Amino acid sequence: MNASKRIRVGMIGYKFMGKAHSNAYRQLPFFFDLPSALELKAIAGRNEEEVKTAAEKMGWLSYETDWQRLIQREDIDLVDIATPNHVHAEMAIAALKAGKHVICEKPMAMSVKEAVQMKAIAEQSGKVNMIMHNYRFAPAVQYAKKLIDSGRLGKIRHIRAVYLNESMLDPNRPFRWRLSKAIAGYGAHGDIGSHIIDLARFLVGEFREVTGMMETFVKERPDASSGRAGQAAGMIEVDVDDTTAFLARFENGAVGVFEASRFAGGNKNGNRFEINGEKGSIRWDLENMNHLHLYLTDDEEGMKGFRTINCTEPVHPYAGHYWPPGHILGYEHTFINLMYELINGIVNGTKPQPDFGDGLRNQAVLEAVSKSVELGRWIKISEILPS
Ligand code: SOE
Repeated sequence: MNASKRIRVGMIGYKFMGKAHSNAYRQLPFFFDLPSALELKAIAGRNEEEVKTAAEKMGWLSYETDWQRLIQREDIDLVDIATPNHVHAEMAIAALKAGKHVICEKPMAMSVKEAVQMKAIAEQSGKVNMIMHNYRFAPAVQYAKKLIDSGRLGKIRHIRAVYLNESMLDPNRPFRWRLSKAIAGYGAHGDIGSHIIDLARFLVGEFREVTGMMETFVKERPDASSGRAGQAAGMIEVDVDDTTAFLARFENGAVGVFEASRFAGGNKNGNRFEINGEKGSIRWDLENMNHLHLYLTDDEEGMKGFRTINCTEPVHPYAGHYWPPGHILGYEHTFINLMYELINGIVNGTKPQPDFGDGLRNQAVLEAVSKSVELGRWIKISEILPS
């Protein structure tokens, strides 16, 4: 590790993703030989007491209550945006203009319009820019990509992907930012649907056209900030989708079926896909993330069937950096693996992906599905994102 070449990180946000990112930065040097030292310089949040506690707990050297001050600090090289979606564009653009590398949580932005601006400024800046689509970096998903890209499955015909959880199933669960169009942009569609859109683009290829449906089952929820001191608990309208399903055609002729729902009781973090090619199929389930299920048409007659590959061998990307085979990895390691590519990109001057170009194409698919719901017809990506 070249300690003279430090990368000094500033992060905005300290809740769920702030914790996941902080954990990844701290574990990264433990498992990977980094080309440069990492310094967790500062974390920013509006609530001084909470962000001070988070800095102490998660090992950040200082804290700020004004994100703009953090972005302007001379002792910050990389800005990590771990905030709700409505401020991604403003923060990423300010950080890029301040000469910082940027990693931003998904979905990239609130609209294609914002995402186009973010991508353009990132390209002008020459700085490394990434979107936190961490599930690409599960060893089993990386190995699936190797199998597909090598032609082992032949021409890809189908992908069917779901991302299901039960986080909003309880109608009495109070309103939160992920249920607000003004803050989140979309409901399940953007929050978890963005992940399966990204995985489909990573593994199958670019979308050509989509047609979808959306539903909001619970139209209003208790306002957690009211009902105190004897007030009647207020209710807040839910103006985003609780579930979205859509069909897709890809540029390469494959077809896709996608579903994102936060009302799928019994699913805790059910990010799953099956990809069918002419010569074989693969299945993957985040809740059992080390296993890749593979079916090959050229297996011996009588022996054809899905086999389970435990993707913890050194041949499986990133797995060899951790433990001996069979000592399984988890959710947090997908973030560590992505951060490894981020740091290498910054030190070596490469352009790791998924970058803002991926974020923009993912945003275009999100918006095309929403537009198809509005107009009741198939929408071509080219209608949303002229090439
Ligand atoms: C909430 O649904 C959430 O935290 C998403 O925002 C994350 O991107 C996903 O990885 C887990 O679930």
